[in-house]
Amino acid sequence: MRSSALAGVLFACTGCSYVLPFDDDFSDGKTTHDEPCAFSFEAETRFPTAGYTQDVAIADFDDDSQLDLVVAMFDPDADATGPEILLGNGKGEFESWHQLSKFTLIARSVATADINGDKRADIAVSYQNVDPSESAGSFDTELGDGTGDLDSGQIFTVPQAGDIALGDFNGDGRNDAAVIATESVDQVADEKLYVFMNQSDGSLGMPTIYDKNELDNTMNAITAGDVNLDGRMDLAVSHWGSSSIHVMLGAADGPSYPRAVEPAAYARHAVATSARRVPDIAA
Ligand SMILES: [Ca+2]
Ligand SMILES: [Ca+2]
Ligand SMILES: [Ca+2]
Ligand SMILES: [Ca+2]
Repeated sequence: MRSSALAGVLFACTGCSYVLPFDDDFSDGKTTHDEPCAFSFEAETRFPTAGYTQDVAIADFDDDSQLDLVVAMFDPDADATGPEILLGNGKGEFESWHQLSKFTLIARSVATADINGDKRADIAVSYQNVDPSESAGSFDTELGDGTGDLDSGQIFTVPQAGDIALGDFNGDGRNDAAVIATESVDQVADEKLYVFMNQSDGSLGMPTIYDKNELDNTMNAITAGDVNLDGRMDLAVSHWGSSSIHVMLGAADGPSYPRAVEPAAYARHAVATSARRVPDIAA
């Protein structure tokens, strides 16, 4: 992880916070910070899932005030692909609860937010074709019912859907969605950004599609955060093989025309952190 937006990675510890220098790979579980603020994790615990896990998000899906997990998983041998919810017990332990299966497609990414406005956590899942030269894919929503189960939501055809960001981009109180899609044109990847604005009934409308040429770059990863503190969530898009990140500021009619910020050599993934009041972007 590299960035020129930060001098390092910001950590908050009890009684202090500091930036971890990039030359510290914390392979020893500690940082070079010389204050008594060692950074470490407890021993890992592994929890089985129904398939290979591609992405993960956290929310409370059964309204017990304990955080749960949702993973995007697939297992071609078991015809299992889609979101799987693992319910948490508040002690860092999780148990598989609910699985969905969408045959022939690979669940690629998952994100969670309240999409339909009933104050219960919903999810959005992106799917890609097993054959990367195929453009078929989809972007689905599944609606949480407050018990850990999911009801069918909407299905949009989105070619080779990838990374997802959810947030209220226009400040109307309803969460919107953005997903990166990749078509194969003459065997060359052609990325687009699909933005779905929430409608008055809590459903997502048809997408506005941003061509990669509008970003003057490829698209790889996306995340949402209010970087200018105007109450509207903004989008940060990272690129393969490039020295820039694009930020699309939320506006009344959705994300506005993007502008490039902060050179970041060969950005591979974007993460917005709310460790401080104003999110920074690490890539
Ligand atoms: Ca829960
Ligand atoms: Ca909901
Ligand atoms: Ca909105
Ligand atoms: Ca904003």
